[in-house]
Amino acid sequence: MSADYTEKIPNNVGLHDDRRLQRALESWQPNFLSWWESMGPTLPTRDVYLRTAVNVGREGWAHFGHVPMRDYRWGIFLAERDPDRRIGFGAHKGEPVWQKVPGEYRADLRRLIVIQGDTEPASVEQQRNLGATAPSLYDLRNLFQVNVEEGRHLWAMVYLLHAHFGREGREEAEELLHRNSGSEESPRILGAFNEETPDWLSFFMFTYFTDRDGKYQLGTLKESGFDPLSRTCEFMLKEEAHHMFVGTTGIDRVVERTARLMADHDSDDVAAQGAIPLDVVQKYLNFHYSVSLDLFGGETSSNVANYYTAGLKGRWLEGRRADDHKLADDSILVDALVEGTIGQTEVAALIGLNADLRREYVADCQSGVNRWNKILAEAGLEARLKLPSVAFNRKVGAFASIEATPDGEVLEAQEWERRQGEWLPTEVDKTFVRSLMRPVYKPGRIASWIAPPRSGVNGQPLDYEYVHLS
Ligand code: BYC
Repeated sequence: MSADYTEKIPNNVGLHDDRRLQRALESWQPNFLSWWESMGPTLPTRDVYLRTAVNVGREGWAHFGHVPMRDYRWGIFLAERDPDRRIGFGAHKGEPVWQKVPGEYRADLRRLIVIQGDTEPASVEQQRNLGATAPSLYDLRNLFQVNVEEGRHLWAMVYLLHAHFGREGREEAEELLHRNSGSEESPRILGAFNEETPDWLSFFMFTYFTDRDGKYQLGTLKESGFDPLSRTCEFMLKEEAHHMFVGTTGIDRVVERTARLMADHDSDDVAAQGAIPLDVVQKYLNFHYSVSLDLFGGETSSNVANYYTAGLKGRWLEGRRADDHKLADDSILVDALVEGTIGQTEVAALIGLNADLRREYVADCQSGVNRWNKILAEAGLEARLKLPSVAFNRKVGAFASIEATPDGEVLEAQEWERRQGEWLPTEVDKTFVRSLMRPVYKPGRIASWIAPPRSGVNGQPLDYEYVHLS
């Protein structure tokens, strides 16, 4: 299962045995590289200490070394095939998984793969200017690691489109490079991927909350009856873990620094010390959490019911659910607007599956908040962070038509307009955060607004030259 790095496109899918596919992907490759040059990281670098996937096995799957970013070997890797794997849910439960796309599900599968694929380059575009203001070389390296792996995840989806969807797939692969984050004419498909990531607090919030949606969506696609999709997602999840580590520990370190200064100066006003006040951290959290909730689609959705019944998209940890994995007669409670207030309603389990997945996600997000609150408690502080209500600042689903406070109190539109700056970052907050974003590129040094990491990358010391600037 190790990758063949002698190939122009490193892969473990036997690309050289399929000349047509190989040629098609080799003709997409220069377009990818010119997209990377024009829409990828803007900071000029000589090389970066990067992890490159070399094997999909349990041990020793990655190689670390300094690489000029343009020469990063973006490849195609599928997790090992289980020849006995069977579809685990829906109408085809128990049948052997598909190695080819079933005709009747072609359009739906293509849509799921395109939506997934669209998010990957979008995040690279959103993060492209962050290299100019990294708080340390360690963080700069982590940013670039995330970026190259999002690029590889794009390759993963483009491989599926080229290998299994013919001309339409090749056209979709081109479109993935033409849509751009925030573009007026051809924006990215999902809302959160058209938002800006203009500073490093946003970056850590994005990698915590938005990448975590990625974890859950990939987890459901890993259950897919379409085996190549399942195997590619399984491997992507391995890389994804690092992206979430970047978010979790990034916010840990912001909170740690703020908490230390609050405790030392016995004051909430840490701005004077060049750190980020906790209420600003809370506002950023409110924003990124609420736009990430939108990524789960509506609480009730006939799309998701169809995907499940068809065997295309399962539930989080489908194999561990103790039910019939068909759900035709089951029901589920989902968040809903009940007579103008935020409540719950019972719906058929199949149409409530977006809400089922979102519930798992929310519990996972809460674990991050708990760990940041532990940092605050250990500093002897009473202040706490919290997740806002599911109805807060929503553009998709049951609460898109109302406005609510983070505590879940429904507001008139006018009052929301007047008061939203209490809960979402204002221009003043954003300008302040941006004013702290100055690059710190001396090995071992760190910006004032964030605590140092607990350890370096791959056993290297903190003062290692993770990035050589050009
Ligand atoms: N923005 O039936 P509904 C990641 C559309 S992140 C704009 O409730 P469904 C990553 C929807 O398309 C993971 N539009 O939706 C993270 C539908 O349109 P149509 C990405 C939206 O289909 C960080 C209509 O509204 N992967 O990997 O049940 C860095 C009605 O919606 C939005 C996936 O999402 C939105 N937020 O669920 C890098 C997995 N939400 O059909 C990477 C693949 C919904 O009426 N996608 N709409 O024209 C899916 O599973 C589903 O399509 C969704 C939506 C969960 C996205």
